[in-house]
Parts: sequence; C-alpha cells; structure tokens
Amino acid sequence: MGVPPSPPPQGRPVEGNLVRRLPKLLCSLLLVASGAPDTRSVTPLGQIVPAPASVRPGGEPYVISARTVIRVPGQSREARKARTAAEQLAGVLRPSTGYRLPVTTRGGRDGIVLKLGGDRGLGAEGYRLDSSRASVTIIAPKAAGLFYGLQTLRQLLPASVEKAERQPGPWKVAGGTITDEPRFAYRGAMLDVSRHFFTVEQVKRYIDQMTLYKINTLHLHLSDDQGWRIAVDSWPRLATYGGSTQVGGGPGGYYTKDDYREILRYAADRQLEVVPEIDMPGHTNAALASYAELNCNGVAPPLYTGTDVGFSSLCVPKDVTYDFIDDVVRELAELTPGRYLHIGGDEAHSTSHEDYVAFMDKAQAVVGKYGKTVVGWHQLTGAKPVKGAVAQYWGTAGTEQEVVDAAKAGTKLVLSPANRIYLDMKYNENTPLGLSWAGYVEVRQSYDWDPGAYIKDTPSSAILGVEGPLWSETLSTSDHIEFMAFPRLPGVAELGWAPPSAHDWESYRTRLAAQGPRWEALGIDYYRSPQVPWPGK
Ligand code: TNX
Repeated sequence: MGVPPSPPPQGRPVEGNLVRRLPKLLCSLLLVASGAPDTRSVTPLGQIVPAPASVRPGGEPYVISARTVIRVPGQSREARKARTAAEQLAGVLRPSTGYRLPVTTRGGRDGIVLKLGGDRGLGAEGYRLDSSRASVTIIAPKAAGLFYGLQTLRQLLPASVEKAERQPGPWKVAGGTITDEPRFAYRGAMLDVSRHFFTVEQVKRYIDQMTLYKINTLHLHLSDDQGWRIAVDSWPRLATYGGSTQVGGGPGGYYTKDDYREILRYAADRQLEVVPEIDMPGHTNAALASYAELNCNGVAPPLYTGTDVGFSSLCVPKDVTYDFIDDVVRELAELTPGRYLHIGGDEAHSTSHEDYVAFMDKAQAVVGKYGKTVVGWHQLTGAKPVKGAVAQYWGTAGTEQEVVDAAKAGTKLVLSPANRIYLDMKYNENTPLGLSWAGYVEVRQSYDWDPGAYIKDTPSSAILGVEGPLWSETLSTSDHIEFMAFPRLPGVAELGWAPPSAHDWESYRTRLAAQGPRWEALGIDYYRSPQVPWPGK
C-alpha cells in the first residue's frame, strides 16, 4: 500500500522576520550537519493533480542535468508514440533548463528512461514511475501510460520549468515510486465552438492544458443554433453560411476538413480521443438557415446570434431530413478515428415527444450504420437508446428515473452534472463571465462529489467517466476559456482519474494550490478562488 498523497506545499521562499525564519534556518543547518538530503526545494512525490493511485516516497532525488539523456528504446508503433511524447516533454524542458536533453533509442539505465512493458495489470493508461539518484524510469504496458507518466514527471519538477526562457535549477525529482492508473476510462472536456468560434490554434492551446491533467477525451460541440463549424462537402452552405456568424454577431468561422484533421492529429499525439457532436433535432438553427428544404414550412429562418435555446428543430416527418443526417454523419464518421459520434438531443423543446423518439431511432441507426458508437445528452434516455449507446448526464440531482432505468438496462453514463462541472457556470455572483442557471459553482462544490455514487441506485460500474463542458455563450477568447476552466478542469480530471480513497478536499486544495505557479509560468489565466491556499497569497 502506498501513502495517501496529502503533503503540504514546500519550497516556498522564506519570508518574514528573523524570529519567524529561525526554526527553518535551524532546520536547514541540522539537515546539512546530518548529511540528510535537502529536499526542501523538491515537490513531494504525491503532490500532483490528479492524485496518483499509490505513492511510495523514499531515496534520493533524481537531478536533471546537462548530461541527462531521454531514453525510449524500441521500434514498435507504441515505442514511436512514446518517443513523440518524450520529444514533447523535451520541448518543455529544453528552453527553461538550457540542457540539450537528447531523445535516443539507445537503451541504458541512466537518465529519463521510458520503457514499454511491466505489469500488464496497469492497463492501457497506467504506469509506474521510479525516481532515484541514477534515473527516472517510467514503465508502462502502452504508450498512453508512458505519456501519463511523463505528465506526472512534469508536475514533479519546479513550476519554472514551464517558462520559455532559461531559469536557475536545480531540477530535482523526489525519490520514490508512483504506481498509477485511472479510475474511469473516459475523462473529458467539452468545448462549445458553436456559440463562439475558436480557431485551430485556440483549440490546440486548450488541448495542451487538458493533457497536463491526463484528460483523454475532447468533445467538440460543432453545431448549434448560432453556428455550424465543420465543413460538409455534400451540404457546403452549412459551413460557409451557417458558420458565418456567432453569438453577438461576430464573424464566426468553421473548420475545413484539413483544419479538423490537424486538430485530430494534435489530439492523437497527446492521447486524446476527439468526440465530434452534431446537435439534433434541436439546436439546429444554423442548419435550418442554410437550407430552406430542411424546414417543415420550406422557409429558411435568419441566422441567429442570441443566446436562447429550444426554439429550433429539424423537420422530423420530411425524408430530406434523413438524407441530410446520413450525409453529415457519413462525412463526419469518415473523418473520425475515434469510437464515438455525439448526436446531442438536448433541449428539443420544439419537437413533440413522439417525434423526438422517432427521430432518435433514425439518427442512432445512421450512426451505427457508419460504424460509430452513439453518444447523446441524457434526454436520449427518454427515447430508446440503442445497445451500446452512451448518455451524457447534465442534470443537477442524479435522480431522473429514465436515466436510472437506462443505466440499469446497460446504457453507460458520462457524468457532467451542471451544478458541479459545467465549467461555464459562474464561480460566484461577481464572476464577470459565464452563466448561473445551475447556481454558482465554486472550486469545492465542483470537486466534492463522487461520480461513482452520484446517480440514484446506480453502481459505479455504469459510469464510463466524467466530462467538464464549457459552453461559450459568454466566452470568446482563450483567456475566457482559461478563466472558467482553471481551476475547475483539474478537479474534473481528478474525479476521473484518482481512486475514491484519494478523494479529499483538504489534500486536493493543497495540491491544486501548487499548480498556480505552473499556470502563471504557462500564461494560463485562472480564477484565484479564496478556497484554495495559493502560494504567496
Ligand atoms: C444547456 S447542456 C445546454 C446548452 C447551453 C448550456 C449553458 C445542454 C446539453 N444544453 O445549450 O449552452 O446549458 O450552460
């Protein structure tokens, strides 16, 4: 058994008058006199987010130096993926340390060593990290595990390692062993690129931020009333006209297929699966505005730049609706390497229940026809979810009977309770961005619940994972994204990754606080929650 990870932050600059400093000074003298290693400037092994499954501190730290080599032996596909991850880490470390840090296929026992193998029980995403005087060795059955081990290593280094200019070291990694694997397979973040469009570069920036915390799924909300954001060759006006504006009337935008492939490539290099969402039958004004024939009355409505929901619907009785869905789903499925295709299905207030059920039957069949697994917002459970479908829960109570029944019948759930992890909810009444229909969501409120016990009468085994959606009615820049996602997104990641035994607010707020300087080094804007003991505050 490892030690639960709850160490206090260490290594803060000594402040205050001599009287206050005296105990610390004495302590340092004693340490030096006793020959014990000076670990004050080292991040304690368990002080990372998400909390690792097991931590066994001990032994001397590893010190990254000018001679450090990153070893990733092997020629398999997995080994090549691991080398990509190693190059990414080296890309972070080289500017700040000033060291060469070559990535090599040559084996050896010293340096930073990434090895495929080890305990297969760790699964596709687990890893073990051993840190000692000679090396930091990460061993994992799959490249994904090595990637996550590297994210852990990154957090164990001082925050200044994230800076783009050379910084003073030392670059120590505390000694000991971390053995780690995720609690849930699905750990997601959603970005609404429809209400406001975000460029490929902005999406990549958010991807970089989510991978720090071992998030493995990026859900892109690609269509809504205010904008259609993905090129569809067989219905070109969806993007060129339907994507031509956004909330507030700005120019909007859309991803060409090459843009989208670039997002997919960037995501895959960071172990992220992308889940594309085309929301239907509601939330479809942008499509209805682009093609008159999709409307029951044959008249295209104007483009919409407000923030109301629930006023639009595809025309359920018309055949052309299903030609449209077939084309869109086929083209999107062709682009998508991942398993899932999200068909929305929320807030279809302008569709009768009967029509909704009939529509969802047909739409789910199309997704199946093109080889993808259906994901829908949890209203799908009020229709007839197909076998294998996943429902994304966004309510606030966890008691809806149709959700409970669907879970019992085998529908897996992704949990995004709005009063917990809707990242667009304001933190408090003074938050300048965001909405508040599900209440204010401070950091503790966001973190302090158990996804395994959240849905009434439903065992943890029915839960595929968690996802933090970021709706963008009020958000239009990367700073906006970051201010709402940080510090809550790392909490989503911890809920998805850490074992229930590690769930502890006091430990979490301390570990989260230690992330603040890292975000500052990375230029990530974040909400300085008074619930978190940020260093130097
Ligand atoms: C509900 S959640 C919505 C979105 C809004 C969001 C704002 C869901 C499936 N629908 O259309 O953007 O609330 O918080």
